[in-house]
Amino acid sequence: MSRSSYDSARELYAALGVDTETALATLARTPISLHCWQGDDVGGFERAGATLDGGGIQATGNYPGKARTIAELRSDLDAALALIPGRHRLNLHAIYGDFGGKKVDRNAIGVEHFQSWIDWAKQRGLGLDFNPTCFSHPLANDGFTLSHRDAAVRQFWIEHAIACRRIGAAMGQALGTPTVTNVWIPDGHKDLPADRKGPRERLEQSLDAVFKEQIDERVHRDAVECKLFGIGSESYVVGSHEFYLGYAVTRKKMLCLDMGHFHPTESVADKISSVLQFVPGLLLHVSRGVRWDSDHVVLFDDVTKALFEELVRGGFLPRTAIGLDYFDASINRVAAWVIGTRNAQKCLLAALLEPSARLRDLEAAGDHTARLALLEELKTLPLGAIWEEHCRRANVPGDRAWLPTVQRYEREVLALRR
Ligand code: RNT
Ligand code: ZN
Repeated sequence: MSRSSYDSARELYAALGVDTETALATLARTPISLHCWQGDDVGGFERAGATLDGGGIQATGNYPGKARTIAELRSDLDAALALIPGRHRLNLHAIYGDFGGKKVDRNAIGVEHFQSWIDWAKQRGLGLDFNPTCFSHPLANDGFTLSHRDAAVRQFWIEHAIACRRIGAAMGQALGTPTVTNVWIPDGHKDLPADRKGPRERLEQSLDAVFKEQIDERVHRDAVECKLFGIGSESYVVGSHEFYLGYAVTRKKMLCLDMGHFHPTESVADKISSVLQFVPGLLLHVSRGVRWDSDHVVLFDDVTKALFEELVRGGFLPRTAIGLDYFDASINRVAAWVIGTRNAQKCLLAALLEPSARLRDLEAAGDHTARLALLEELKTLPLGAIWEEHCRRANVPGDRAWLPTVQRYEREVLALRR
């Protein structure tokens, strides 16, 4: 009887002191929060045919078959989830509520508009995460929301964010797993501002108003997302990294690091061990910027691997919520979810298979030559065989086996959406 490729791979890793079973167990219990907005290019369901409007972010491409209704988005999510090993989470934006054809303004949304999502998630054993939507709205058209100079506009967005935290808490309560509600706002200037201070002072006050209500950590956590620049906010973003780092440290909030939100040569991986020394938790928006914050599909690449290596090496997984944030409208959107999520998982698996004890010993002994040699040779170990075993145990198709299912779904479902 021939030995499986898993068995021989397992032995290779064992020789380096790595237990593949432990790695697989950790991988299986680490959820990834799938972003609902990959399914419809950040349109949402406030009105039929809504499209992403402003906010300094952009989905490009017009691949046929985008979800136009809640039912279509759920069907597409089911199709994607069936091809991703493990139990995960769904990350909703406020514009994805079940508004039943009625116009409900952002400051009037309530848990009733998300009850059908809660039921849907419960049936599938998924957790939910949440986001206020501070773009695609007349009161966000001039590029400012929580930091707006007009108190009435600020108040509107404060009410929206408060409503979102309550909805998030209700989701976490109903599903028995804390919802992370992440505040991201587009506020900023295209060209050089005369006043960088005023909007930041107003943002601090608005956020304090948003977070005034204490919510039980067991059902809900707050995160704030920093950014360097966006389309139309190239010169100044109110909620910069320094702003939100300071805010998260002083208010004990989770900090959200989006991989597309920094200068292209900055390493987000390197920030993790610094930030987690001072903030209670981290939310990651795993993404890929190509020359700008372009939100391309996540790859199994060095940058993403480095990110997960840091989470594993630092023992940070329990304090980190892993979410995806990209929106590619130029390829099959279901496949985009599957490819990006599986790649994030593979990066995590690669990190879990690292012989960390041995590497640390070499480093402690000052043997940086052997450290480099080992780090390089790890790259050609049979990670793929361990990954295939993970897919097999989770009852989902392995690599090169899932795409036909998406192609059939495209022919039978997506292609009929015209
Ligand atoms: C925008 C932020 C933010 C959004 C989502 C849709 O630059 O990354 O997280 O992508 O909220
Ligand atoms: Zn993001």
